Amino acid sequence: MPTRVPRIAPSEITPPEVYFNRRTLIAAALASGASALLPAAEAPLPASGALSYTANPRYSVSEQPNKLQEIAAYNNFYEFGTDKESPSENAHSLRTRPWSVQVYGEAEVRGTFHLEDLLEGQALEERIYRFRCVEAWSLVVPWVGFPLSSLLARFKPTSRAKFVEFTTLYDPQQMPGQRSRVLNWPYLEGLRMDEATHPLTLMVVGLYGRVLPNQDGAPLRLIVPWKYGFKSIKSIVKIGFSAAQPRNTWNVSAPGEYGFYANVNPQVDHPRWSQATERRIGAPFLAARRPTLPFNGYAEQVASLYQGMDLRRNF
Ligand SMILES: Nc1nc2c(c(=O)[nH]1)N[C@H]1C(S)=C(S)[C@@H](COP(=O)(O)O)O[C@H]1N2
Ligand SMILES: [Mo]
Repeated sequence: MPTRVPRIAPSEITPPEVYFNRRTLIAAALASGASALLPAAEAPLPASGALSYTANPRYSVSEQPNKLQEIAAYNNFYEFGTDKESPSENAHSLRTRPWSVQVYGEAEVRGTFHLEDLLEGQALEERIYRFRCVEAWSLVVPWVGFPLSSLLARFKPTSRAKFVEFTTLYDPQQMPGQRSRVLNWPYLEGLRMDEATHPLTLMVVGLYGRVLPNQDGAPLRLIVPWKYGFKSIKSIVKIGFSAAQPRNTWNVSAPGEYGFYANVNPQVDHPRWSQATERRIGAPFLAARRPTLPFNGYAEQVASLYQGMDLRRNF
């Protein structure tokens, strides 16, 4: 992992007036319509609206992306209900500003950071990724984000850090689905360190060139394109480094059905249905069913991470 001097400082140890002054300045500049004059690295993530990014064709598939309407109206986000339509109907109650992320565990740089500070200096890229849910539907999505590895490096993980764990916000006031015990809250996910730092693993802040719709995991969500969608945790408030394999919510809830690895594997069926094919959302009826590819089509890039592992046992 590349080392670099962290450009972020724990908000606990940075005098609050520093943040106050900078935010006030930026807010004043935005109010006066002068946002274009701010250096890109200093620009806060807008609460809504356009992002500046460059396309990354190297890490993009050439398939036709789904329409924004399809991506933002057919979601899994149990914090806002269990139906695919519920998140788009209910996620307006999520407040994505101010937002902070707590970093803990096996790393030299720990603390609670403002989202703006975590994003500072990160070059945003658009990457068109295949995305496949364990429920056997799939999408193609133009995400906007930056490699997770370039964020994790700033925290200087220690040599004991073998895994990274992520936690979603817990606030039943904002997330009405958390009033039901359908899952253990908060939602948790984890990756092995080499998975987390793989160049395909993306920290996502937008899609279709704009800030993420709340229902897609605003303001910050993970995308791991070779794994089933449930690994791609939304609305992240904690990132932890650990020596031991973290728990992940779906594995805790139904260990026989959902593993830790969750690599897209057409040869390993879910106990209640086949994973051999998938239904592309929005495609014409006859064209919608297509064969599922090993590692969701990313085998060339990621299969080596699992050399020597039994992927039927580690499903
Ligand atoms: N916090 C949280 N993250 C989550 C989920 C969830 O219910 N809560 N659902 C997961 C599942 S099962 C899928 S398929 C994807 C769906 O992402 P999308 O709605 O942006 O397509 O989000 C994943 N991340
Ligand atoms: Mo899913």
